[in-house]
This record gives sequence, C-alpha cells and structure tokens, in this order.
Amino acid sequence: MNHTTYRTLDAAGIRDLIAGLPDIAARLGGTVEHWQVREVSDGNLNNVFIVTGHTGEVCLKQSLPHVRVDPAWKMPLDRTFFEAEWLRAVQPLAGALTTEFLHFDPVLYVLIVESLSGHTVLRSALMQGVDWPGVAPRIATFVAHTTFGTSLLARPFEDVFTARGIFCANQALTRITLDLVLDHPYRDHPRNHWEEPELTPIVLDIRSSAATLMAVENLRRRFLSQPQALLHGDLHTGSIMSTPDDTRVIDGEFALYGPIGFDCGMFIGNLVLHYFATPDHAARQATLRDIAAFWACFQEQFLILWNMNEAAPAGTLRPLAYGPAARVAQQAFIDEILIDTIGFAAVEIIRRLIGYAHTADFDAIADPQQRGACRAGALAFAYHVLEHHAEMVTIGDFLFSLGEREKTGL
Ligand code: SR1
Ligand code: MG
Repeated sequence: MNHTTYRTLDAAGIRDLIAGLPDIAARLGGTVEHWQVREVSDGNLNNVFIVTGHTGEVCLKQSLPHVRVDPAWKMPLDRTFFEAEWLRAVQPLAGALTTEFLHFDPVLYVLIVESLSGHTVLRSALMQGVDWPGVAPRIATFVAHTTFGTSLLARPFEDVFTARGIFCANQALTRITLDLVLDHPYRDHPRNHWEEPELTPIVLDIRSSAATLMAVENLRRRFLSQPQALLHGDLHTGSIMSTPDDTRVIDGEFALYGPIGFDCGMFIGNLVLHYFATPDHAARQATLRDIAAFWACFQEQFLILWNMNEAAPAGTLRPLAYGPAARVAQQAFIDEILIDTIGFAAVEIIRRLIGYAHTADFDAIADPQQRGACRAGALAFAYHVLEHHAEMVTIGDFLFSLGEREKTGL
C-alpha cells in the first residue's frame, strides 16, 4: 500500500492500513478479511470508524480536508495530529478518564485509539433520561488533573513553553472556536441560524447590550491571552462517553493552552442546555446537583494537587509563601477560574442556540411551541449571566439564577 500521500480511507483502505500495523492487527485478532469496518462518524469534522476483529476492537479517526458536514468549508488535516499530541500529554495525568492512544499516521492523518463501544455519548445518554451522578465528579477530576499537570504550577517553564509551542500551531481549530463561540453569534453572520422566532428579540437584546458585548470581548481576550494550562478545548457532552461507572473524555482535537475556566465552562454550559431541554423537575434538580458537584470536586482536587506540590520538583514554580496568606492567594486563583467558567458557559449556551453548530438536546421535545420556549429560556438565561457577569462571582449565584428560571415557568 502506498503510504506517501494522503487519501480518504474507505473500509478496504482501513483494513489495508491496519494489516500493516502488527500490534493493532494482533489486538483485533483473526485475519484481515474478517475485520468488520463500521462508520460511526457523528461529529462535525472527521470520519470515524469502529474496526472489529475476533478478539478486539479499535476506533479509527481520519481528518478530512474539509469540515465533514460542510465539504465547501476547507480545513487543514492537522487536527488528528493535535488530538494525538493531546492524548499523549493527558494520558500520564488522567489516563483512566480518556482513551488509550494506539497509533498516529502523519501522512494519512489517521489516529487509532481504544474503542469505547460499550459506552454511550453523554449527550445521548442524558437525552435518554439517565441519571449518572458519578459523571460530573469524574469530569472534574479529569479537568483538575490535566490542567494542573500541564500548568506552570506543576512543570518547569521550559516544558510548558515547549508544549505551548506545539499547541500554538493548532490555529485552524482555535480559529473555529474564536469565530463560532466568541464572535459570530454577536453579529449578523451567514453561519448563524435559529428556527424559532421567539429567539429573535433575545438575540437583538444581546447584540445591543453594551455590558454583554464587553463581557464577551473580555472572554475573547482571555481565551487567547491566558495560556494557563493545556485545555481539551471542546469539552461538551458530545466529547464525553460514559457508562454509569466509567467516564472517558474523547476528541481532544481542539486542544490549546488557554484559561482553565474555558473547559469548565464548556462542560457546565452543556449541562445547562440539558437543563433547559428537560422540563422535568427531578431531572433539572439532578442537573443542578451535577453542576454543583463538578465545581466542588474540581476546586477541591485542583487545590489538593497544588498543596501536594509544595514539595515540587526542581524547576517548577515552588511556593515562596506558606500558611493562611498563601491559601487566600490560591483561593483567589480558583475564584478567577470560576468567573471565567461562568462566562464561557454562557457563550457556549448562546452559540449552541443561535450560532453555526447546534446540539441535539432540544430535538427530543416534540411540541414545537414547547421546544421554542425551552430554547428561549436557555438563551435568556445565558444573556442574563453575561449581562450580570460582574456580579455573578460564586457557583451559588449561578445555580440560584438557574433555579429561579424554573419558578418563572421556563
Ligand atoms: C465546524 S466545527 C463546529 C463545531 O464542532 C466541534 O465539535 C466544535 O464544537 C466546533 O465549534
Ligand atoms: Mg469533537
């Protein structure tokens, strides 16, 4: 097989590729003719396949030279390279909470990882009505360990600068986030769309609110200029696969160094979308519990790691001060992450309702009027959060405001 040029692989090409990779072929077992190749692509960007043999299974992802769901939107191929680099970086920090890296082909831009076919995409599981209280703390553990472990708090600056140099080159996908999350929804843009007319007055209010637009501008600057840690960069509920007892973060192709609150905010923003898409009271209470548990667990674990690090290896930023004053400074750092988290959650909600890439959460609501009301409720909440961003400084403020929405029937 010619491995010198890129081409988009079909089932035969995938079998051929794997036949030349002895470790992966051995993992599948049996012979190449018996390997089943099943396409499972459901994200916006890439082709994804599950390859099954007699004794095992792998997941293969290939970048396309365009956005998968919009072939006219051209894209460089390097996103699977960044996902491979992200996996290599986070596996030593939180390996049990992601997938095992198996192979990367730098010509075909193919990434092969452990298959998770026994797991369900978290967004789909939530839409089916599961209540898995272990998921939010596991995601908090993942975010705490990967962000702390890739930051200047845990590593010599030389290592961090080298990693930043790698992920600084992930410019095509960073551009997507900047445009789709932090720019287009706030102005007329052909990629924006929404169905329900009841969203339009809220969109106009958002676009004419100076406080809201200034909050978004501030988040945009922070996104690009606060390289605190290596982020997943797209931590929505479609980037998480789970069972009741085992949760994995996948799809790290948007990885970049950025503000830690970005990952926290993406996750919380998507839980809020689920909240508004589920008018059932008990399910909403479970979502409030999950958001509170995520934040409490993230904060606790990040601080534990930081305090264990007082005996940090040579070369890291060893603490110069100890005792109560140092604890206050640590808490100030966490509080700043929370302020970012709340803001990024709000912009994530907004872009999923009126921007380019919507989510399926609301599709389960059959009645169009109710669906429109639920979407409008979510949009109005996100608008309220940005409008009052300066006053919303604790997770309690955020949860109180979310809980209040239910009382008004939204
Ligand atoms: C063109 S890509 C659109 C969205 O899909 C990805 O999952 C990211 O969320 C991105 O913003
Ligand atoms: Mg993705």
